[in-house]
Amino acid sequence: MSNISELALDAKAVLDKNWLGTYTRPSPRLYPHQWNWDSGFIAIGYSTYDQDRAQLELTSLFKAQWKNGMVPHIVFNQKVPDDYFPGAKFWDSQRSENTPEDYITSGITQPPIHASSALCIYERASDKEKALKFLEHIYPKLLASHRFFYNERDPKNEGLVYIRHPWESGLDNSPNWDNSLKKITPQDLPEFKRKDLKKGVPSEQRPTDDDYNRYIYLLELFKKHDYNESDILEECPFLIQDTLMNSVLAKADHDLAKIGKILGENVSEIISWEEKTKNAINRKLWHKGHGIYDDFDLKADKMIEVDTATGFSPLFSGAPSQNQAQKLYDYLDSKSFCKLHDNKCFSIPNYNMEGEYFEPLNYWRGPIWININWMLHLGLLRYGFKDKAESVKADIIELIRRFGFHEYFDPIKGIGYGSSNFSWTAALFLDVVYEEISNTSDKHRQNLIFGE
Ligand code: 2M8
Repeated sequence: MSNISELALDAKAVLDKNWLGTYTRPSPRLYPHQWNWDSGFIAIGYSTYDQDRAQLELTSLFKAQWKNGMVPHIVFNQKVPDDYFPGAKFWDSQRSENTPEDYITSGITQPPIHASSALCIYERASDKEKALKFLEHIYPKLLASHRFFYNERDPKNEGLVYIRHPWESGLDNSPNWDNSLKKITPQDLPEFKRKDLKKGVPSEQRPTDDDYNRYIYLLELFKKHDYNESDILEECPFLIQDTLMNSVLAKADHDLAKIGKILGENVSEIISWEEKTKNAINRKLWHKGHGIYDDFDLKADKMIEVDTATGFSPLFSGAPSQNQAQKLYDYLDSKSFCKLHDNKCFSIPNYNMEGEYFEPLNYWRGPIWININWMLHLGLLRYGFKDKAESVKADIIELIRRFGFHEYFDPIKGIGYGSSNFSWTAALFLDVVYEEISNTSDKHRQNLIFGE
């Protein structure tokens, strides 16, 4: 049994294994490129012990930012062009007038956690002068990425942005998308071969072929429109105002405004974005009857009444009133999302354990994910649910201590699934234990783990 400081060294070893010189891949086999929100979480991990790497992780990602401000969901590692499907050729994103000159990327985005990561790097930095230069460099890029969301993904100016592909949510096969995807008949697909099932992860832990057909159908539609947002909007059958995306955006607006203030910028526009998004989350996504936030399907013009852990994510942004937060807490602390600590609770599964579609092994349809639990841990703290927040944190540590740095975990048995040596699991572990380890009186151990 390892103690926390030994585990912190193991976490650093996972990040070292996945570090490719200027950025970190999510895992050694399954995900060989740079992923958007992964890098945001990974940078937070590095901020606990390596300021340079933390900064580089984000500056590398933003080098591939599109001309319209979009940060792509994948920046391809051109040394391994054939290791992942869909690869660079299949995306063919250079059809767009917005792609960057020197990087090859996918044509969609992911939740914008990066302003929160950049602020965290600055706050923890030992070399503040260097961190300030980093903020000066990254701030206009972050601003452009937020402006992209508000300009291009909120056509009715509601304060809520939409996603147009399940991969944009980061929660690829979540039960939230089932109904919207079912309405798509994936016709005229080009031939393709999945590669994810050849990387040692059993198929029952991954999306189905039916899911992939629909993912590819949407991708082909984007290509047909040369990745032009307004043309895609006209025809895309999958347009969803997603609670997690909007909560991460509102939190990142808040952190971006803080960065702007540090740099002496006028941040009134950013503050108005944050307020608008938080109000809209409450106005449109709060499900009074369920006591949780649900997503909104713009195509069907109705709420998606499927409750997943992302329905608690507004806690992370500060959108709920204390009264709403109490309702969220009650649901979170029930048998749906917690076995009430009868020795089986390994923190918050991604989907209601009593729900119709619950699958404890299958990817985003039941397992526990460390990034979601990390956001909820912070959200619970923010609203004063200290005991619950601490129990989520303790479970994050316990899962990793007992089962390793996996991509996701069984909510009943705890065992790890998906990829092993998963970067954001390691990075966020370092974040949750940072305070504890940096408060220790053992300076040597502290320096060993987190640097001088
Ligand atoms: C997973 O998604 C990719 C597609 O983007 C895949 O399954 O191939 C998701 O868990 C996503 O949230 C994550 O960013 C990515 C890399 O870890 O893997």
